[in-house]
Amino acid sequence: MGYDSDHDAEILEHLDDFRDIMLRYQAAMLTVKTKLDILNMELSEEGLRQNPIETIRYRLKSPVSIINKLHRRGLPLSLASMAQLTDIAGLRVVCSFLDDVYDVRDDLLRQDDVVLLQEKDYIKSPKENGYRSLHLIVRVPVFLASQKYEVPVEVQVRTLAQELWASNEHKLLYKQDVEDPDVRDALHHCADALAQIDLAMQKVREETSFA
Ligand code: 0O2
Repeated sequence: MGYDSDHDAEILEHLDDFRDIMLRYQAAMLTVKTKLDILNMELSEEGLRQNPIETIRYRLKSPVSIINKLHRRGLPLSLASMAQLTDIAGLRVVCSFLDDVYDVRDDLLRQDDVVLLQEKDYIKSPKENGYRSLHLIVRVPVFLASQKYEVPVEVQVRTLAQELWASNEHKLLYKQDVEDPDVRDALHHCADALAQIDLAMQKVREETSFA
């Protein structure tokens, strides 16, 4: 294959642009993470609700996952198409109790630089397979050396019990083409049982002094 310096220069320019865009997503993700850490710290110091957040995990979508998702959506492979994906920066917030999920949501959205773009409540309306979680797409400002950007971030908020289910289901079935109906039924049963446990734990909490 011949050496094509124009072509190479074009690819390098795209790589530079890609890196710049990913930096914005990373900054937005860390911005939301810091907001959640501060909320958790404040609430624990006040001793009002103890730590409502058990864990916060975060990740940037890998280039391969971005490409696969663009293919799945029938979008061309371009930086412009990437802007249509709202989950390149993602956080997963795991809370102790059901109420905490909605308190974290409300506390985050109360901040005037956080704009809610989309909300899917799979706790109130679980997915057909039993999946439960609260999904928010928020937009936050990011300040880099030369410019301010508004960047979308996906925040999934769920209870420990919902996390247990989603994590195991992800290992067993999620995104698999061939599914064993018995496994699917068993998982659905587990999802319902865990939802009952969440309700029971919430009730116990309401009966204690920490409610
Ligand atoms: P990953 O690796 O976690 O990032 P889309 O985002 O296009 O796939 P949609 O409808 O816009 O679909 O998103 P939705 O329904 O809000 O859910 C997207 C994310 O929620 C998934 O991201 C998973 O993290 C999680 N999720 C949704 N449904 C399930 C489920 O049935 N089981 C489990 N375990 N997780 C689920 P990704 O990008 O698919 O994967």
